[in-house]
Amino acid sequence: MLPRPNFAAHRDAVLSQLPPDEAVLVFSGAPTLRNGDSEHRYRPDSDVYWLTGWTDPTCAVFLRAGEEPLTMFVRPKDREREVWEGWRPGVDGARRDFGADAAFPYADLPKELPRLLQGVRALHYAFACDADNDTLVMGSVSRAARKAKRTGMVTPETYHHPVRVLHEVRLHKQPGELALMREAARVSAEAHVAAMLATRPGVTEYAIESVLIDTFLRSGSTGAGYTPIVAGGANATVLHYVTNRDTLEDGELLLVDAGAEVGFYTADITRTWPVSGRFTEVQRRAYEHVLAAQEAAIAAAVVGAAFTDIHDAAVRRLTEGMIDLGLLEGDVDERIEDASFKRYYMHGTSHWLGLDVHDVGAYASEGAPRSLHAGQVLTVEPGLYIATDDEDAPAALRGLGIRIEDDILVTPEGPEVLTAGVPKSPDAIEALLAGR
Ligand SMILES: [Mn+2]
Repeated sequence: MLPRPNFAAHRDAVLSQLPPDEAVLVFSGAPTLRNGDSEHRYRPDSDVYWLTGWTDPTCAVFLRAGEEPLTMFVRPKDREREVWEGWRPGVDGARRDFGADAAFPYADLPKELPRLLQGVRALHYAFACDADNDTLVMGSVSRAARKAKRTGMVTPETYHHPVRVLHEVRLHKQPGELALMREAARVSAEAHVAAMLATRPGVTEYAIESVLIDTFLRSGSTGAGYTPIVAGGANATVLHYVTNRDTLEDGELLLVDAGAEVGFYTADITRTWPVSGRFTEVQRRAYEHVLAAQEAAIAAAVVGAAFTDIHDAAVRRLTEGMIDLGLLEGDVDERIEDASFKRYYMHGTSHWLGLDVHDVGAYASEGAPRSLHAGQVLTVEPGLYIATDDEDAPAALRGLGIRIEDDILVTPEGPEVLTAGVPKSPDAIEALLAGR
């Protein structure tokens, strides 16, 4: 049995930050068609799920401090539809099993929301994500305001993006969440090891993808937390390569960026390994620079450090590597200063991780990078990418793409690598591949 996050504790953490005249409103979307009348597998909106544990489509959650903090709007029971689509908890289920103090059919939202907004001065709602929801919210605010003219109640005058409170609380993982993130990390590491063991010249990228997905599903994961990148050779220089249709060749590196989703929490691991089982001399040299950069960046992920310290550490060590490899010339400080390293390292080093692979939470506050706190989880993923047609790069390096990514929990004792279950030193990778 998977551990279950403590959703009531999540709500309490938000309510403790919310003045009594402020409320949070979040929506879970409707199922979407893939084509014909075939739907994508439904995944709930992370805010709705995090607040309630509710996974049935088409739900709205209204949260406000007071006697009855949680109001839910859900799909009602419908015997006929349930034959086709499966069991629904319905309105009674929301109250009985999900902690709703009040629950209504979703269709009642336009009627009930103006009433709920009485006395709410500031509404935390993500405008400009869904036009239908925006129309509904604006219409409700307008009706609430008209009614308030007669009663003298306050109605929404101020709007906050959920990043202000809800996402700030989501950023600090609670124990029940961390248990799931550790399991996602464990399953993902296992899948990367299996993918390494399945690699040999002549195997396709999609065959490696199938090994990843197979390991995810066998382990009870609901699948990949994002589309896996399985990039042989120069495909690894395409940062978001997800075509995964080529055949792996002797002498190439294989870059795999894949993570399992467990209980809706995802891991995010990247490893790069030689298809043949042995790094060439130049591959190993480049790889060791990326690894050293990753280790320097992980070491910077400590309580009180600035979020940007992680990236700065990676950039400094990578730029040294670029000069050593003959990609750049001159002085490290100058190459950082003129940003010429971006030709070979053009992305950020870290993002928050949680229910979403690029999880919610601000990275800066009023222009200044935020400082790290215990309980935050982030990735550290430096890379080095040399385009096949880069005439300025040494020929032996062209078409090389290397990234190494782990998931890090910030703790009072220092950075904890959640994804240590998959080897990353060149020797450890070669030793594993030698056992194929
Ligand atoms: Mn990542």
